[in-house]
Amino acid sequence: MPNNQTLLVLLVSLLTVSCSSTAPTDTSMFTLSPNTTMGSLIPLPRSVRPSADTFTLVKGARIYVSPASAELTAVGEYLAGKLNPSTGFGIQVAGAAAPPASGNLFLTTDGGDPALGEEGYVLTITRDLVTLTAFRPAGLFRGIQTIRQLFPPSIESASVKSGPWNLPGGTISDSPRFGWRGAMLDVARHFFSVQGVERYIDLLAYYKINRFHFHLTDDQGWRIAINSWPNLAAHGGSTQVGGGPGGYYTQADYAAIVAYAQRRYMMVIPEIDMPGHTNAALASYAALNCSGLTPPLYTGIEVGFSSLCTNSAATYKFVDDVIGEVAAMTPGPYIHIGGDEAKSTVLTDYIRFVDSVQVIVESHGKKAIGWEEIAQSHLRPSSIAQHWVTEDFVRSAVHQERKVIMSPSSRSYMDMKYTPSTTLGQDWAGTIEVSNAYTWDPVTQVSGLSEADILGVEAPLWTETIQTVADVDYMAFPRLPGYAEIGWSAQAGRNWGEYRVRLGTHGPRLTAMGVNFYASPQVPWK
Ligand code: TNX
Repeated sequence: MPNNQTLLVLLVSLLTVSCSSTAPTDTSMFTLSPNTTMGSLIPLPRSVRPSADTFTLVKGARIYVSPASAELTAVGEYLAGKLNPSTGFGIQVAGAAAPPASGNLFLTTDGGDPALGEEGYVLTITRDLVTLTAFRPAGLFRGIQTIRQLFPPSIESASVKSGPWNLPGGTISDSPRFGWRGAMLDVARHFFSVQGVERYIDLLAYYKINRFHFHLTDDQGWRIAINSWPNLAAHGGSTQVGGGPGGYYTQADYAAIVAYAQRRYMMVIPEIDMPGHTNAALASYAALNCSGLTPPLYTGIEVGFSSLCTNSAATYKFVDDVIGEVAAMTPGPYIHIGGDEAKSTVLTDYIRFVDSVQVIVESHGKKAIGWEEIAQSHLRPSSIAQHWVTEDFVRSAVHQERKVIMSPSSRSYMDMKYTPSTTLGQDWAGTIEVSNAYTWDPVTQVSGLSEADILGVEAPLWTETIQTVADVDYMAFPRLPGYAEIGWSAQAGRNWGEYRVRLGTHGPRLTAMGVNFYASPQVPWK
């Protein structure tokens, strides 16, 4: 029998062997610090284990997918579409039953770990191969954004660049903190073309945003064609803030935007704001007004002066018809009913109205989301409240055991100016420099909430002062990547001092994508 000392030596050597066989094969430790890891990713992944390898993409490489379904082929085509303009390689997508030969990329859900959930992925980069594995196709799509961010910034260029197209070796294992990571665009105050909206959606996707909240109606414009009430778009959509021509989306336009978002694994949440913020509708149909008279179209930027007539049958017919048509063209489970700033609706009427509208939404097979004021009503079990300014309302939603989305105006309103000298934007909720936009936690933002109450975060862009795609870019970037990270990454791994450096490396990426971002002096731009 061996003595104790021999046993001890045996044990130590066994431990050493087993440790070194599971540890990374190179120098590095498991780490979250991006200065020593693969690239400068936003949002920061859950875990990164770099290696000393480098993968180089060269002409002739292919993207292989398994299974070779139409869905995974489309995911592969998305990546090819992002790599081909700058590399000029004409990368093709093909099916593969097993990992392909050296020099290729492999996207697969085969054997994907269910623990990765809907959006998680594992990315392994060796000298020979790029392997992206997920449980679901959405996870592959999120992982593709990581691959894009690991290439040099010029990979985003619309014209051929010289490369070399290197990826750092290692393994990234990633999944989000919150399932709801949204951005809202107000197309009512100023109208944006289908192309402009799609371009924005594609930029959101680069930062793993998965919800697009589409603010379609307001006092200044009704932007979605409703067949049963055609004057809403025809008249209510005919102007905008400042008196320009406005515009509206046909139902085919809307379907195209939804499909475009769907290909990016992004859910569209349409908002029909009511009972306030309804002047465009009131101006289109006399029957919606308690007075029976249509007000003129409105092109200013005041809020709180309009209300549907909450006690008339015509109003409920209107709500039912509009929600019915919008629900029918929306594959996602939610309809946003607004409910904010109903300052011209008597509170008892407001409560009865919101109670009824939630039932109407459910009757069309959807769940209602509303701004936090709806917590004054009796929230249906499936209804969701969106916080923007009044903490008592959002706490009331939580007391009713409802989930909330966090869009605190003092932190996440992208229409707020960065500094007092920003020419675009408003400042009623304060000025929001890039650091203010980043340094908050959705769970501690409002006292009395816990992680389980919170679906996630959303950054709205109201457009009273925002007229062009270049204006949208300027207000959203570079705050938006920070909101994306707040929604995706663990709170414990986040700090401004490190983030600002990482964000600085995204300057050339945004430039290559043609984004007109605000070059905040808080960020050490590369
Ligand atoms: C408040 S936020 C509003 C919007 C305005 C925005 C401007 C919210 C639910 N209502 O109608 O566009 O302020 O910052």
